[in-house]
Amino acid sequence: MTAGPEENRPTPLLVRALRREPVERKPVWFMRQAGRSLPEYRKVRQGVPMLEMCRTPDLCAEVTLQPVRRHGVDAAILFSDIVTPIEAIGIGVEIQSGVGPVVAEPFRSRADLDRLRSFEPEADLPEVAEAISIITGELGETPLIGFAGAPFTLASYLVEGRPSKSQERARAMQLEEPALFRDLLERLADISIASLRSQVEAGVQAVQVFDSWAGSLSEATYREAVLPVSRRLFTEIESLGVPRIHFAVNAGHLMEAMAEAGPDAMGVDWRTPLSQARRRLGEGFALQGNLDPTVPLAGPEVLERETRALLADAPELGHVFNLGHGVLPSTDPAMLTELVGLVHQITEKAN
Ligand code: 1CP
Repeated sequence: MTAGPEENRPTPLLVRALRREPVERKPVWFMRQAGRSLPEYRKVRQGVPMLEMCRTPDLCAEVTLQPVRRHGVDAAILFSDIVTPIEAIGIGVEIQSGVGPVVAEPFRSRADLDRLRSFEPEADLPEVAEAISIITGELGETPLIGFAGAPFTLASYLVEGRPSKSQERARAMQLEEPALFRDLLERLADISIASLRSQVEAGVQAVQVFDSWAGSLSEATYREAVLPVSRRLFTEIESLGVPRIHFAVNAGHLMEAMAEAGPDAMGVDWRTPLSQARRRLGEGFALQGNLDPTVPLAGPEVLERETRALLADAPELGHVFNLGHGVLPSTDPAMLTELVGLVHQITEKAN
């Protein structure tokens, strides 16, 4: 077999850090780096609904590349949403501006499961692979991160019907009809597995699974109702051969349990110090995070102080610098550019 051009490319910094290999400096990227904090993003988005953007390869590629050009981050993340595959199989979902995903007919009973047919990325959403191919062509050595929603967080949108603070309806369904809830999660896992597989086949070099709202569950419920399904998801995507990151917000109490799902790296929010995460998880996982997203709002002195403090507390091997959750829309993009430079400068190995 002759090696194609991609086989000759050096392994990206991000991928090496996620594999806990030595790096010459720490990689940095930001969740929600493509988005409302960027004027060039707001310009492209004008009048184009979010899900239409995701289905327009050249626009999707453009906004994915914007933060790489502007900030010099060490990875791009595909511009899409966790509900995109669900919408693509015909579930009525709209992403409302300033709100988030809103489901036309929320899931209430077993009959609703029939609405979740299997997801065939090549037929249902071919625009994503097209966008990935444009993006990777432009990125050169910078890797592209793909992503999907974890089953619980996707289920929470389907059952609640819209963004919710503490996922009461979803948690009540789990308590009242655990078998139905489990079947719902299994179907959603299949959809996310299919989506991640096709993203990797199209060229993404790492994947992140967002279980953003899992923190509303107790550890006991997470272990009983969610962990077996998320573990299957991580097991089934292992053979794709790219590093897998598992992330949730406000879920310090679930860190060990979420790590048992079997990712290569754990995303940590700002509430848990990285040194504590390292102690609790051991050496087996890379860590990603975890600057408080409000730090870049607080001025350059605070930014430098907090970044230095975070890096002093972070593991040397196996750390990817990120915020503890997404970039806040009111962030001055110049502060993010500054932050990338700071992390690079502080972590650069003299040689
Ligand atoms: O740059 C990037 O990070 C890529 C783009 C991206 C990603 C990774 C978007 C675009 N969405 C996501 C994932 C996503 N979507 C998550 C997981 C990450 C996280 O925890 O933030 C979640 C929970 C969603 C659901 C969602 N979509 C929300 C949250 C609503 C809630 O429950 O509080 C929102 C606001 C959206 C809309 C959305 N997705 C993306 C953008 C740029 C937007 C805003 C669109 C608009 O304002 O019109």
